[in-house]
Parts: sequence; structure tokens; C-alpha cells
Amino acid sequence: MTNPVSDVSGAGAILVTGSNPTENHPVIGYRIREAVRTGARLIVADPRRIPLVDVADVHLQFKPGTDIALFNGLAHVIIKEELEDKEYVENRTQGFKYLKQIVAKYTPEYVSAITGVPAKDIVTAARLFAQADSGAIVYCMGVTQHTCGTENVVALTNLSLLTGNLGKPHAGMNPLRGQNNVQGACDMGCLPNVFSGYQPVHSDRDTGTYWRRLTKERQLEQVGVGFIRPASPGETITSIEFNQPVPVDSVSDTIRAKFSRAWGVELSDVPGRTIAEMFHYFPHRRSRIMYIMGENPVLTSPQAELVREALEDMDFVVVQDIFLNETAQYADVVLPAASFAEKEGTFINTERRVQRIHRAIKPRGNSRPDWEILQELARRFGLNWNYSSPEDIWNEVRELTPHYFLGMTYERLEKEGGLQWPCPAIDHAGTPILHKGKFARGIGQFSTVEYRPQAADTSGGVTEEYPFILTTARKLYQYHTRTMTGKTDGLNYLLDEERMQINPRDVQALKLTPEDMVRVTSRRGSLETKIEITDCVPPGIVCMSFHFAEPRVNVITDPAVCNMSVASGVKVSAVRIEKI
Ligand SMILES: Nc1nc2c(c(=O)[nH]1)N[C@H]1C(S)=C(S)[C@@H](COP(=O)(O)OP(=O)(O)OC[C@H]3O[C@@H](n4cnc5c(=O)[nH]c(N)nc54)[C@H](O)[C@@H]3O)O[C@H]1N2
Ligand SMILES: Nc1nc2c(c(=O)[nH]1)N[C@H]1C(S)=C(S)[C@@H](COP(=O)(O)OP(=O)(O)OC[C@H]3O[C@@H](n4cnc5c(=O)[nH]c(N)nc54)[C@H](O)[C@@H]3O)O[C@H]1N2
Ligand SMILES: [Mo]
Repeated sequence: MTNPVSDVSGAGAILVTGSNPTENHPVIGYRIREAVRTGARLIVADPRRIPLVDVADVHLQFKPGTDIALFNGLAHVIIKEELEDKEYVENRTQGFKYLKQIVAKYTPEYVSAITGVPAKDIVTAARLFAQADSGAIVYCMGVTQHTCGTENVVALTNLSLLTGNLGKPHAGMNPLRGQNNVQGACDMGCLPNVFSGYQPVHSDRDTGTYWRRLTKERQLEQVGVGFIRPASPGETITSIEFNQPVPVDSVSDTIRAKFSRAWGVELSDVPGRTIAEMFHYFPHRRSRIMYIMGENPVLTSPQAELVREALEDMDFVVVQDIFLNETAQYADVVLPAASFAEKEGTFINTERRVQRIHRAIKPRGNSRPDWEILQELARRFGLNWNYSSPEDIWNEVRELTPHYFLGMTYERLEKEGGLQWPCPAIDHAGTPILHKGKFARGIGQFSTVEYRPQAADTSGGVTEEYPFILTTARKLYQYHTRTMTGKTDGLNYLLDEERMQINPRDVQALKLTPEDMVRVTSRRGSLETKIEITDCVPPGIVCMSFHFAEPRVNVITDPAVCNMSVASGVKVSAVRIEKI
């Protein structure tokens, strides 16, 4: 998030899209409700009628996968009605004229035909957002989990820049992070192409160019199941900037040399692979050995049967987890880890706040904190790892990632209740709001993206044979694959089975009754599920969660990836539904 969570209260307008905060981020969902009570205008853009719609000024219920058209349409209205923040656009951005050119054709009528949203609602939403004193954009997986996920974010960022909402209070671009410490994992370099603090392993700073080149090098196009969308001729992406505060002098060679020196090994400049690459890209070049730590891909990766087969076929699989999950069934070795409550250290939350955590209970049985297991393993490999505590490791992180963390000693984290990065010096107060006064890259860049019919499924789209769009989402009372929440009686009492959301009109057309089971089939497989009849989903769209091992929804989801981030687009799959 560019802004702190508390900033949501006091926002003039809030645009929530592809995010269902009252179920998935209840604390933030509560803040949004509070903001609305105290006068914020709320725009919800979501294919489903999520609970926040009840308090929204307008609900843009658009077809899944048409985000770019919708966001460009909002930009069109803002520019046409001259509602943009002229001073901000003039002083802090570049590329406005290209944006203006691109969005010219996205009239409310044109966008309405693509998205299914009434033209007048698009105009209303654009005015509400642009005319507010401050406008916060809150988004999540509904925006990113698409083959055009990165482009969706670009189109959304344009709205924030256009209205001068980056770098000021109660505003900003606020992607809500999902897992407890996923922000921390990314910040620590658990991404294939960066070290900690997003210091690049490879010199290509422009991620788009980088992936396209990598795609070519690794010959990913159109191989195997063929999911990488080849960069089309005339592609309009000019550059993707993530606006991360990477120091300007951070040439990757210097960075690699720094880490090589600190760790006493020569580091390669070839980035690692994403999960999609490890499992899905062509069987003949699949990884042969896998070390899986805190992940349950047999349930959570798309086209899950292929994942299961891949694990079965591997030479050696290690699973390091706090519970014996479904993936552990394919492991040669299982290493028992200690849970969050059983260890010391830091977590970094969605507002970039590094928080000190303390052990509440001792690790059970033979389990140990993850870092201890890794250190023991490194020693068995003959490496001389000698960290004495999480604090010891953190101090190395600070030293190697000074632009982000140098000022964050354990003492300060403890005393000041956590600090938000970047915090580059001991006397630096941390950074609650990013991009104040100026952007990391200097001037803000409008990047232009065009809507392309996104295939409600890259391998063929919605057809007569597969007439429904299946989207996947989460539910309040369970967490992912239930390794944790599924062990809690109270939560199972509230939700203990999967029911696919389906609109009453579709129920009627398919002649279903509430207790019927249905078979749902995609181009990759099929499953059987109970149904929940609800107008939360519009006709033609059904929605399942991926919380349950049975039915395992990811058996049928689409493994196609975004060709920029190489992350899977699990939000749309074309399916057919039959009564059993
Ligand atoms: N209770 C609970 N909370 C959780 C989790 C959990 O498992 N359970 N998981 C955590 C994790 S790791 C994450 S990443 C977050 C995810 O949090 P969210 O992203 O909020 O979760 P989802 O329910 O997957 O999807 C959000 C919304 O995207 C919408 N959507 C579907 N298709 C599209 C589309 O084409 N465009 C747009 N704009 N929206 C679309 C869906 O209708 C849905 O309402 O939740 C976190 N919080
Ligand atoms: N169809 C569909 N698929 C999706 C998504 C979707 O929206 N739709 N969302 C995707 C997203 S955003 C996410 S984040 C993934 C989630 O996918 P996963 O991360 O694979 O799912 P989890 O069930 O959260 O698995 C986490 C594992 O970590 C273990 N664990 C918990 N704490 C610790 C610890 O301290 N140490 C160790 N070593 N292990 C620990 C848990 O027991 C569990 O086995 O699913 C993805 N898959
Ligand atoms: Mo997530």
C-alpha cells in the first residue's frame, strides 16, 4: 500500500475493485464502512455483489476480465469533463498526451458494450472519484489474477495519477496483501528476479522487457499447453514502473557483487523461476527436485492435476510445513516447522510496517523455527552459517538493504510499535506515505494499455460448449486450504463445505433444486459440487472458493499466466454445468 491503513478513514472517495475486504481483510473492511459513515463516497467495481455494495454509492458490476476497458473508460470521462488534477499532471507526471489519445475511444457507451455496466454509472463513478478531495484506490486479487493482471494495475494507476492521488493522505494505490507476511517475503527477495529491497539480480530494470526477453530465451511461447500470451505486434505498453524506491545507482552488477561478498559465494545473474514455470511449463524441462516451504500447491495451483503428477514424477521432494498438508503426501522428507506463535522475529504487514513479534509458546514436539531448520541444512551442506538469532539475521538485512531498513533496529521496532519502509537512517521516522513530493523514478509515468478481449479462458474462451465463466474467491470463515482454520471447530461449524454460487436465473434454466449436485467441467477437468443460489453472482457467472480438498476447484482452473509477472490468472475459466 502507498498509504497506511488508518488513512482509509477520512478519504473523500474510495474505489474498491477486485477486493472483498469485509470477508478477506475484515479490519480494513471495517475501516471502509467507517469512512462511508463519516462521508466518504464509495465506488465498488466487482463482478459480484460483495457485502460492501450495500453501502456503496455505485456498483460497477462488470464482466470478469474487462478491467482495462472499465478503468480506461473512467479515465476517458475524467479527461473529457476536465476533472483531472491539472497542476499535478503538469508538474509531477509525463505521458498525459498518450493517455489522452489511448482513452479517447473508451466512451461510456463503448465501455458499456464491453463490460455490461450502464454508461451512466461509469460517468457517475468517474465524477465521484475525481471530484473528491482525496481518492483512495483499494484493490486485490480480482485485479491481478489475470493474464492481463499487470496491465490492469497500470490502467488503475493511471486513474490515481490523473486525479493527483499518489503521495497524499487518505488517497493512494492500496493493494491489500493476502498472507500474514507476504509483504515481508517479497521485501526479503522471495521473488525470482530480485534480492532484498527489490535490488535487481539482472540489469533489465523494465520488468516487461525483462520477462519478454526471458520468455524468448527460455522458449516459453506456445509450448506445452501454450499459456504465455505472445507480445502482440503494436503492443501499447510503453513501460511498467513499479515505483519501488530502488536507488538510482543500483546497477545489478554492483548489487550482485555486494551480496556475493556478504555471503561468500559467487551469485548468478540468471533470475530464478516462478511457480508457474516450475510446474507448468513443458514437462521435459520441469524442475526435478523441489523444496516446498509453507505452500500447498496440490490445492492452490491451477490445473492442479498437472501439479500432482509433476510432484509424483519428481526425483526428490521436501516439504517444510507446520502441518502435514495435501502436498506433504508427495514428499520424501517432511521437516516440521514452528508456527507464528512459536517463534521470534519480524513480520511486514500490508502497509509496509515491520513489526516485531514475540514467541507466545514453545515449539511443539520436534518442530523448529524455519530459520533454524534452514541454517542446520546449510551446515550439513558444508556452509558456515552462524546466525545466533532472528535479530542477527535482521541486522544483516539492514546492512544489505540500507535504503529500506537501515534505520530499523530491534530496539526501535519494539519501542515505536513498528516502522514503515523506507527507513534509511537511525533518525528517520519511516515512511507512512510513499511518493510524497516526488516519485522514486522522479517523474510519474502514465503508461497506456489497451483492452483486448481477454478470453474468459485463454485456451478458447466462452463458447457454446463452455457457456459459463467460473471465477474463484475466498470466504470469511476459512483460510485457503484450511490447514489452520480447518482444525478449528467453531469455524467448521460456520462453514464446512463448498457450495458454488449460482444465480437464480441459471438455476431455473438448468432446472436445479437447492440440494442438487452439479458437475462443473472446464477444458482441463471436472468436479462435482453443491450449489448456493444467490444473486451475489449475475447470470452466466459462477463462483467457487478453493478452501476445500473436495471438490478441488483448481483441477479445473486455467494455468494461463500474465506475461509480465508470470503469475496465474485464476479469476476466469470457461466451464459448463450439468445437473447430476
Ligand atoms: N477469510 C479469508 N481471508 C483471506 C484469505 C482467505 O483465504 N480467507 N486469503 C488471503 C489472501 S492470501 C489474499 S491474496 C487475499 C485476497 O483477497 P481478495 O482479492 O479480496 O479475494 P478474492 O475473494 O479472491 O477476490 C476478490 C474479488 O475479486 C472479484 N473478481 C473476480 N473477477 C474479477 C475481475 O475480472 N475483475 C475484478 N476487478 N474483480 C474480479 C471477485 O468477485 C471477488 O469479490 O485475502 C486474504 N484474506
Ligand atoms: N483458484 C484459485 N487459486 C488460488 C487463488 C485464488 O484466488 N483462486 N489465490 C492464490 C493466492 S493469492 C494464494 S496466496 C495462494 C495460497 O496458496 P498456499 O500458500 O499454497 O495455501 P495455504 O493454505 O495458505 O498454504 C500455506 C501453508 O503454509 C503452512 N504454514 C503456515 N505457517 C507456517 C510457518 O510459519 N512455516 C511454515 N514452514 N509453514 C507454515 C500452512 O500449514 C500451509 O500448509 O493460493 C493461490 N491459489
Ligand atoms: Mo494471496
